[in-house]
Amino acid sequence: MHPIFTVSNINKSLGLKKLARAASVMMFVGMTTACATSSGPAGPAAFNEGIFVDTMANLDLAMENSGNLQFEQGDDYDRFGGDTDRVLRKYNDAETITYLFDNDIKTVIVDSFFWRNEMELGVEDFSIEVSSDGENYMPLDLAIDEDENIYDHWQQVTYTGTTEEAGNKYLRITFPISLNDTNGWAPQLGNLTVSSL
Ligand SMILES: [Ca+2]
Repeated sequence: MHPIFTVSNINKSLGLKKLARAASVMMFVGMTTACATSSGPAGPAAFNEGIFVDTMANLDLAMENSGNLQFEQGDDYDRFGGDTDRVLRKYNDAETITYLFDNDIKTVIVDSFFWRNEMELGVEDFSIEVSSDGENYMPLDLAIDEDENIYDHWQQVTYTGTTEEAGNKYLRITFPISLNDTNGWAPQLGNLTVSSL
C-alpha cells in the first residue's frame, strides 16, 4: 500500500538513525481513512460574499478529481498545525482536483503540508492553474511561503496566486511529484481558499 516502507527501503533511504522517525510516520500512515472517488460534475461552486473555502474534509465541492486520492483526518501528533481534514494521494502521481465556480476567480490560497525529508530529497511544488473554458489552463504565478509552522518534520507550505483576467471560473490543483521516493502520502492538501473580490 505504501511501498517505500519496506525494511530494506528504510535502511537504504533513511539510515538506521532515522528509523524512529520512519516508524512514527508508519503510525501516521495507518490513520488514513476514507478513499475519494472520482466525482461527477456537481455544478458550479458558490462564493459566499466573494469567498469560497474548502477544508478538504471531502471533495464534494470539486467538479472532478483524477481518482487516486484519499482523505486523512486528525492531527494527534501535531504535524499539521491543527488542520484535521486533508487530502492526499494514493501513489506518487500528479493527481488533480478541479473546481468550477459561479463567479470569476481572483485570488487562490492553498495550504499544504510537506514532509521535510521529502523536501530535502527533492519534490516539486503544487501547480495551481485557472481557465475560462475548462480546457486551456494558465498557471498562476505563485507566492510560496514555507518559512513557518514546522511540526514534527512536517512543514506547512502556503501558495498564493492572483489573476486579474476576467472569465476564469475553472481552477485546477495538481499534486507535485516526489523526485526521489515513492511516497503517496506526502505532500498533503490542507485547505483551499478562493476569492472573487
Ligand atoms: Ca483542512
